[in-house]
Amino acid sequence: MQDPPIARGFRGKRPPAQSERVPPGQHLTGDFPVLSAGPTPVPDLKSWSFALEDAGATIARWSWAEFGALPQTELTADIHCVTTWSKLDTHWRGVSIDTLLQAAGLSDPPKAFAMLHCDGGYTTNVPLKDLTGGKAMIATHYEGKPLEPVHGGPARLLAPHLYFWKSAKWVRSLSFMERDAPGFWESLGYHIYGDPWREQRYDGD
Ligand SMILES: Nc1nc2c(c(=O)[nH]1)N[C@H]1C(S)=C(S)[C@@H](COP(=O)(O)O)O[C@H]1N2
Ligand SMILES: [Mo]
Repeated sequence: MQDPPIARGFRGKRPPAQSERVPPGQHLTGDFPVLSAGPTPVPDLKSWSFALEDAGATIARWSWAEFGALPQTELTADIHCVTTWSKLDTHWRGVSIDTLLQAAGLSDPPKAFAMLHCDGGYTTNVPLKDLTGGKAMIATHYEGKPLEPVHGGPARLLAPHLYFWKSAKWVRSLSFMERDAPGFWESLGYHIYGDPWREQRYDGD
């Protein structure tokens, strides 16, 4: 049999196969499940703001209009929920945490850890090094459309390299913390950090 005219494997490095992009214990889903610990808050863009806080003081605060005027970032990412679904190539737009720190005049984050605070009272903790360097954003758009309220609209954290419970929906502020401290799910037995590739689902994993 003759060789094909163009040899296989001539397109350079293959992108990883889908199966290599799914962390242990996860399976792929095509749809976008909704997971919320409470009711979906009614968005009110007139009163909405996002704030950076340190030691009880507000360092910076943006209204919805001010937030939308900040430089925008787009990110395509795979997301992984601790309930075992993963979704590949989700596409988001928003403002990166790097941009927010810069806009607040912070060349370096003042503390090593952050707590995200949401409408409805949900909280989650994330180390600053997992929020900077292009790794995370406050997302306002999903697949080219304003983020739906059930998925966190008007704005949610997106930190896709951690289990999706870290991607706080309806987020309103980020407060800096000297030491790591558990948020809502972390206080209820979930892992303090939540790396899907190390299967850090529960405290002690
Ligand atoms: N404010 C808030 N953010 C939240 C949650 C929540 O209950 N409240 N659930 C978390 C969990 S457990 C997951 S898996 C994702 C789900 O996001 P989705 O509903 O857009 O899929 O949001 C996370 N962020
Ligand atoms: Mo979740």
